[in-house]
Amino acid sequence: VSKFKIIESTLREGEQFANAFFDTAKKVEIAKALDAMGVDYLELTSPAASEQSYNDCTTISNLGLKAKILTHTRCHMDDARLAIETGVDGVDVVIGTSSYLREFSHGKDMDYITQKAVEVITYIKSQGKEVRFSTEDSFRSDLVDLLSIYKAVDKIGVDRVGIADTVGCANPRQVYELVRTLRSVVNCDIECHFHNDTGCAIANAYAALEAGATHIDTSVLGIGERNGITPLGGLLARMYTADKAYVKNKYDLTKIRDVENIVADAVDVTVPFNNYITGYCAFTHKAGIHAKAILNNPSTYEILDPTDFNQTRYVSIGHRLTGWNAVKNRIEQLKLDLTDEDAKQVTQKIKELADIRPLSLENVDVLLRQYHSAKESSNH
Ligand code: HCA
Ligand code: CU
Repeated sequence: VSKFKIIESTLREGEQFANAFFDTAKKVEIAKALDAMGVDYLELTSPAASEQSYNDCTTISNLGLKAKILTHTRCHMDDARLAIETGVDGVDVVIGTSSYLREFSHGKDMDYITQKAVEVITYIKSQGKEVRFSTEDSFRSDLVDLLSIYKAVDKIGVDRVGIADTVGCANPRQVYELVRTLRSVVNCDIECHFHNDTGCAIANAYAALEAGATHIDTSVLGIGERNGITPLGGLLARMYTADKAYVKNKYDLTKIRDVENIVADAVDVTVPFNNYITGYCAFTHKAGIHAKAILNNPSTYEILDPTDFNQTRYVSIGHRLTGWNAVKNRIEQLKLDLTDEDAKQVTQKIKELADIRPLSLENVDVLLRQYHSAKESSNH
């Protein structure tokens, strides 16, 4: 599972997010920020989409980034030629194979699709570029159809085949089984793309990697069509937990917040309160029992070390679940001269007040200072 590559698709799938509009300068800013984090690939909107999209592929291909630049096109010769013209390093080609898409979208049969795929892939390879072939809506496609087309393109030297859960219907067990099966049929790399309609996009990515996938598509904050795809931050959190050394070494995790802020700002959303790593409460500990253990050893209740992500831990103390160890820690931070007995007493006071209304940290500090000065004056 540890060796995996990220195909960062904020500038392709992310452009399909309801609020997304990226001008060239914004695309360049996002591309550079993602490159600085160390993502392996950047996937860009098809040059066939619009004139600006074409120009942006050229511009970003010429930035000299470390990440490989891909564009994403339909399985058409015209699109493939445009893609090559822009100077990208590779092309992610996709075509729909489910009965839904064959009937209601492009209306082509499997023989036609296979023949087109072979033609397009052969052309892109002849231009010395990397090529991936993926089937849209893979989980609602016929397994025999899928495996036979993947086998055919593997034979002619495609670099990767892709599986796409276009509608977000797959669960981790189904993903594991499909990728496992595919792994035994092709020799090339396997890329996976998961939509998040039922909240499985990160788990599905992980299951895919466990089954032998090599590349995962992500976008910053998961933005994309409908409610989006596997989020970059969430995937990094998952993979960090699986192999901390590898992930820390390969990606600059301290940059995740900046990248998310750039994108959130560009598409006019806020980072969700419960976001992986950067949500405002992602490292906030509240219950007295948790707070005590966290203060002794953070690993007790933290699987992610906030410092690895340039984040800070917060122990919340102004509430009815608080405990005296956490209050004592705050007393020490404020350098107030109070005993354990005092901390216990003032904790009772905090609980009494917090039963009536929420307390801010400032409210708690005032209480602690009042308690301290009352004690001082009674001592003199
Ligand atoms: C879409 C296309 C796609 C492509 C995925 C891929 C999907 O429907 O917008 O290239 O593997 O989800 O199927 O994003
Ligand atoms: Cu998609």
